[in-house]
Amino acid sequence: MESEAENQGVTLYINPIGYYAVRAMLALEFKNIPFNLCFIKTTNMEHLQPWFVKLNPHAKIPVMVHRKRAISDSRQILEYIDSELQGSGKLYPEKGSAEWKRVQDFQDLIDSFYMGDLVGGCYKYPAYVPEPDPGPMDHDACTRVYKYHNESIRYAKEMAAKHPELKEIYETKSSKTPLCNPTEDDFQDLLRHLQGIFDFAESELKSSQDRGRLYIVGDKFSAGDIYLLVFLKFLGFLGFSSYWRSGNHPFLERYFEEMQKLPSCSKILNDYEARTTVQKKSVVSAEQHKM
Ligand SMILES: N[C@@H](CCC(=O)N[C@@H](CS)C(=O)NCC(=O)O)C(=O)O
Repeated sequence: MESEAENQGVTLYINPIGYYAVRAMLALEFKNIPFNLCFIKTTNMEHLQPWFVKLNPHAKIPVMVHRKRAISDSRQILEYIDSELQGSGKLYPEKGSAEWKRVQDFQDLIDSFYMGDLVGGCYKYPAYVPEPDPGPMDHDACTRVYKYHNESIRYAKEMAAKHPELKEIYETKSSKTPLCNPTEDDFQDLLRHLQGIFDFAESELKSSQDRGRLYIVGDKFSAGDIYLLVFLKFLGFLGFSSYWRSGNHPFLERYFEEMQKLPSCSKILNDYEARTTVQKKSVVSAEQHKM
């Protein structure tokens, strides 16, 4: 009873197709912590409304609210969930241990890959996308995300003029938001970096699986698995699963199949896929109505 009371009032603000928010959802589900979801549509600029920028001055999603405290950034959220909320299991090995360091390094590696540039590049250079009809994040979807993203920079400037009391937040947001507009050379570098991440994960998983283990670090599920799973899932939506599914990364392939069978992962990942697909269909249908 005490732990239920402890966890009461966890609300997660997510964007329906949000990549980073899925990390937080997987963490809460894995630890069996109940939470409420609140959808923020970036396509409607909801993340730039005054109430939301007061919650997170970076105007980014996800945000988790617990006991009136707002925590932003998926990594901070995962750490908070593990250390401050009562739940089953642990997302991180003991702080300072060699395995904890490996999880941290793996998170850094995945976060060194900027998804915004990949989406922008898929819009600008579709010939580099190996699967032409990948699913929810096809070329039309990337085009929309790219356009909304640019529109959000303009909108933040407009909001700075309308809300003098929040001017600094909006001006910082519009000046610091990356353009997601890679040159072709930058995009090629990004794709090489992607290959490098898959190769690294493959060799880590090979040594795990050779020792009869499944996970990316050690013998337990960790935040490292959350990062890797969401990464693989989203890259599949974008049409890059053949980068590691074409028989050249068999350990990664096996890992993904097995991890998706874990009950806490399958529920969240299936819901993510369904939400992203519904979002795509509803935007397409709204655009058709406008015509
Ligand atoms: N480092 C952040 C990145 C969060 C992020 O970029 N979220 C995207 C949605 S998936 C967002 O809020 N985009 C809107 C914007 O940057 O204006 C995290 O790990 O949570």
